[in-house]
Amino acid sequence: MKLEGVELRRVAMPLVAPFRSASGVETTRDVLLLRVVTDQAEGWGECVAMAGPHYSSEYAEAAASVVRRFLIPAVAATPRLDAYAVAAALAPVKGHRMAKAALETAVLDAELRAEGRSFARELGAVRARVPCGVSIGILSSIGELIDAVGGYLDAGYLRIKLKIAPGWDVEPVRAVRERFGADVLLQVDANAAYAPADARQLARLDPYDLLLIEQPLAEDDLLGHAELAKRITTPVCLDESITSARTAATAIALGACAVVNVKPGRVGGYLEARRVHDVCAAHGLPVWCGGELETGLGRAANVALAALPGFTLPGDISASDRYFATDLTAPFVLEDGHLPVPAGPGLGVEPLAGVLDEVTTATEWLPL
Ligand code: NPG
Repeated sequence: MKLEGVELRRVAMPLVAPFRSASGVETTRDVLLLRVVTDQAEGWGECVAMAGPHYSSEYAEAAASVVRRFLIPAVAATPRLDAYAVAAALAPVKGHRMAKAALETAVLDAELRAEGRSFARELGAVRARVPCGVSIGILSSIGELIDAVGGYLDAGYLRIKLKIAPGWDVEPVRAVRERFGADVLLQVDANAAYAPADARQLARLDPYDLLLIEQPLAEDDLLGHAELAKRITTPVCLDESITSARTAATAIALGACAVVNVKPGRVGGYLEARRVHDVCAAHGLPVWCGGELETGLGRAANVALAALPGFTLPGDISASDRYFATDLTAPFVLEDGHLPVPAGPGLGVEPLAGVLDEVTTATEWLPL
């Protein structure tokens, strides 16, 4: 495959409601999209970096810069380009995994579209539809939270995740359990907002039979998570800490987690995400697919990944209308709590030209 050029496109997608977590509030999704043009097909990659460096050190503007200045030149210098060559070509650039993931995804999409194969088929999907969970941000009152949870359960979501932070943890969990009962699959996500000294407070979540607590402590505190796991009965799941299949293996060996959230952007792409899945499966750990407020383009690839056999827990994979009044692609619509895995070539979805134009804030064509 020969790369002819890459388009960097920024889009601003208003969220249907602000999304607050311990790492900040999002009101508009400011996304960097990459469109690679090759001699055989085009491909899309969505960069999951947010507008600011609060969930991770990466942010959209920096991702655009590193793609333009370093990643595209590195890929352009690769003699036989295919998706499996991208990570090796980009290895001399440290970090910037979200930017690298977007470029690898776009190359993989182009390659698969040219060959008429789907992401699901390429990654090794074994399901035609995936169960969906929903992530609920920190709200201003328990009443508002109960209304939100009730609405999502009525819509058919099969699992609820509550964002927590010091001051918004045991009370919201207790309220949701009391109102909706013991059968609701419920988990919490702390986005690294706690310290090891908070173990006693986190143990107060034990009676509520949570599926897991996600990333209670700092990203680099694997030993802290291993210690915490001995002091609470809620299974510890890692998100921010897992940056590669290697860190997943280390975390598992240390006893730092019993479950892993797999986010392709966080680990540098779908090919590494599959390796994280494989490492976890080999150790008997369940995984689930995380989300970063993706548009339909990124969502399509996440749904394909979530159809792999080790993804035994519902992911943060919501329908388009959870976040956007109008999605960039034909909307993903919940069917009986599930989303269908796209089966068409590549991502299996296309941006809708009218919508794309409307939300685009900047484009830049880089010919090769
Ligand atoms: O459904 O796409 C989704 C969002 C799920 O809660 C979610 N994502 O920390 O996992 C997270 C969180 C997130 C949101 C992370 C925005 C980064 C940015």
